[in-house]
Amino acid sequence: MASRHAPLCGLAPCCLWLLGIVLLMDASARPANHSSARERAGNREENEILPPDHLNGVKLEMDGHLNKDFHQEVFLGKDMDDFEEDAEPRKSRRKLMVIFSKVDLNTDRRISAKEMQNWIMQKTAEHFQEAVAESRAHFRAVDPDGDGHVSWDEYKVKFLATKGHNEREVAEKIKNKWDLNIDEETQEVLENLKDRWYQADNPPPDLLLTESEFLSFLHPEHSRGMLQFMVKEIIRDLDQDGDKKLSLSEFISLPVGTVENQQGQDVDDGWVRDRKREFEELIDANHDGIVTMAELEDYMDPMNEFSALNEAKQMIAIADENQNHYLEPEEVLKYSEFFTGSKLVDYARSVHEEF
Ligand SMILES: [Ca+2]
Ligand SMILES: [Ca+2]
Ligand SMILES: [Ca+2]
Ligand SMILES: [Ca+2]
Repeated sequence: MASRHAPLCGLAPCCLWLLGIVLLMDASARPANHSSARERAGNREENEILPPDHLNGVKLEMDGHLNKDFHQEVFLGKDMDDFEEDAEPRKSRRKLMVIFSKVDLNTDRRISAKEMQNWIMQKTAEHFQEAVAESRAHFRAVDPDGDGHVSWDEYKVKFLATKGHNEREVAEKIKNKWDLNIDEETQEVLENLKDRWYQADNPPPDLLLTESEFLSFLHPEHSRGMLQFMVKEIIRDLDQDGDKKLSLSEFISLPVGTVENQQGQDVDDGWVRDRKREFEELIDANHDGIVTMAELEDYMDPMNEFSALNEAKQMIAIADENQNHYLEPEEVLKYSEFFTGSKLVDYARSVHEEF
């Protein structure tokens, strides 16, 4: 992904202006634009024992970015990979229509908000089952002696091994309490992980995680306590005035005008627009302009039925061209990119093809 910050231009008149912007902006306040889950997937393999930044079916990434694949994840469930960009459009359209008829429970050939809500809950459960299976495999990797418990030190060794350290050396050093000699950045990640490890460790705190505790370490979205912890961390990162709530400007928190060209400007505008809409329409449930921890928690909780219904309504509104509050097959096909991530061209013909 290209850097979105302008190279310093040499022109004198620009300098003061630029200086102002540099002073205004906190380099970390505005993370790089959100990347898609598919791009991220490539990195997962090697870091499989690390809690992922991206959680399927959860609205925000762990770093506070919007999950831009959310709608596809809750619409397609574990069938996400069936809709690759290069797949044959006709086949994909047919698949999409198969999904349509599954969502359409009462078979009146239109999707209601209630039907979509149901479907979202079902797909979310699917993602969770996948997470459980994945976590089970990873637990075995970090618990080689198979006693059903992983200590923080055991995990630390495995973690440092993924960072290129020699596993046996690190284990030896930890055992003898020798200096590990790790860089500052890794140290910081370790401290965050340890906080999370403590959180996932149910009382009595022995820092030994069982398989189910390890699941909530990797997948905080399905455990109440961990979900709250995750929300706290996101608020901590975005809250600027320390009131432990988020205003719209904190949620958007980005310097204006730091992009070099029109394309960058458009990305910026889109980013702000999406976040603003999300804040106003979905996260700030009582619409008082402030997002509390409770509101953010409801919003991020994948099993929250009320949020799922809101999502369902939003998803319908986006594609509901004839504004009857239902989705017809034509509408889903026309907005296939929104639902599947791929543009399934020639939707007009496809309607005749498939029906
Ligand atoms: Ca229906
Ligand atoms: Ca605040
Ligand atoms: Ca509010
Ligand atoms: Ca409609």
